[in-house]
Amino acid sequence: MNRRNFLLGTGALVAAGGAFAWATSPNDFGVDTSQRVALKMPPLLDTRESRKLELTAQEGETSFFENAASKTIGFNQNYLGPTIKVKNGPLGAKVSNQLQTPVTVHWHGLLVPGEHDGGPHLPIAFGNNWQPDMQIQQSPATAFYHTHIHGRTASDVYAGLAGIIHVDDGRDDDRGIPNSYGVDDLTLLIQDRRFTDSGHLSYNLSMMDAMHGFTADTVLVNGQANTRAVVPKGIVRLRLINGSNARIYTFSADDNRPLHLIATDGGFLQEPKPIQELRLSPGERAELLVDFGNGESMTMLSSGDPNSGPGGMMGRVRGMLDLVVSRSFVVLPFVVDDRMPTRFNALPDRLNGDEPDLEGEEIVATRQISLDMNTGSSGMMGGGMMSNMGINGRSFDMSRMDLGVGLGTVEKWVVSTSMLAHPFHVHGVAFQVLNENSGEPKPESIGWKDTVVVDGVTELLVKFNMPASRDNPFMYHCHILEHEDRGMMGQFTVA
Ligand SMILES: [Cu+2]
Repeated sequence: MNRRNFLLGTGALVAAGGAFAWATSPNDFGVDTSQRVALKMPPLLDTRESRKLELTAQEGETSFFENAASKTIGFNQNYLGPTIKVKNGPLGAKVSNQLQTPVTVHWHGLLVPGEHDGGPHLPIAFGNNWQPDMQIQQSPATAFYHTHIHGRTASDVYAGLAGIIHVDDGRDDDRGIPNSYGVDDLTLLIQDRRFTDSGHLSYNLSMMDAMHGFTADTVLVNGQANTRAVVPKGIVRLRLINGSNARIYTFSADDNRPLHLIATDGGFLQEPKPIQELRLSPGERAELLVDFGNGESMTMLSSGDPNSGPGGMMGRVRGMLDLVVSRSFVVLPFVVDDRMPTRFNALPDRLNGDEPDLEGEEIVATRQISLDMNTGSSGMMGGGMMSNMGINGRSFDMSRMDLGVGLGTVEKWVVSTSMLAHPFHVHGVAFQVLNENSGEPKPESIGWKDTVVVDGVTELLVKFNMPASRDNPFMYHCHILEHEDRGMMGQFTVA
């Protein structure tokens, strides 16, 4: 633990002296990569031939730091779940629950009907299983899966009930992009976690945490602390998934090399888009190509969470360290090994992704959706004196249907916030971001999306292609999990 504090301390000097002109080499940022272990990918569960998927929610123990085993939960393992590779066509899933408490599996980013969506109306009790017979029909993308029981999503995802999905069409070689899992195609599930001084995983939610969302000072990648990624000398694909409860990252390379954005939530863009930084909120995914052809190491950094500025941090245990974290911190160092096989040396010109163009379609309704930090009511949630959060003045109620929309129609949703930035996620749809605070969407908000940061007013065009009944409606909610659990969520039917 002392080592980590030291690293953050070094970062402080750089941040203070350099005023956001980041360190020019990893060493300036205090990263000694020889002290880090090689990053592992989650196990790969390839369903493309079998068309079968079995997941079991189970208890386990995980030692994130030496001699400190924490109680965790996972799918098919102790913490987190496998990376599931799927292709279009049938997929017979069976999800079993060996935990004493109910779980669901929400396929975040798969376009499936409400009865297969795994929302809070589809709990699996201890000893039971759920067998959705799904049809996958969508563009290749990186998706996410996690439990979604109302009121305990935050604590259960934090303890490990989450994993990644690759929707694959077998054509990445034709696109000219890396696709060797764990070699030149890295899946990076980014989560921040708190640990006690003895190195045990901790989720003790203060009133302040509940308000701002639970952020922490230790970054885990695929459930591992203090790792380095070893990559070939060439083009490397990074699939970034923000699996944190609340932290919004803004990633950049410490040497300012361009990051080439190739995909957002719903799949590929038309062409690679060079960017200097990538903002990613909980539930969002993005894919980058990074050129390691010069053989130089690079450290991926993030600047601080916009919701956890110095004011919001003061009440926290690590006070001053958190101030440092709110400026910048190391996410993952990359080290080049030129003995590894290099398959791609150049960026593709075109990706020919299926980009949205809903502007020409008839808009059948315009809805105002306001994400409210205080609905004034004090419901059944365990927040003590704290008021519930909500949408349009109402806290989530499983028994109340908030909206009904028409199957196959397009609506404009005007989503607004008045306090903090909130990642807004809609189940069962892909949407197009029309504008953000009246301006052009940021690069990470282009393409088909299902989650977008709203900090002010964001206008979306949403197309409803999947049905959802009153018994199994779709959710729309803030993906800061502490906000969602406190009621910043609504539900809708599509028919
Ligand atoms: Cu929120």
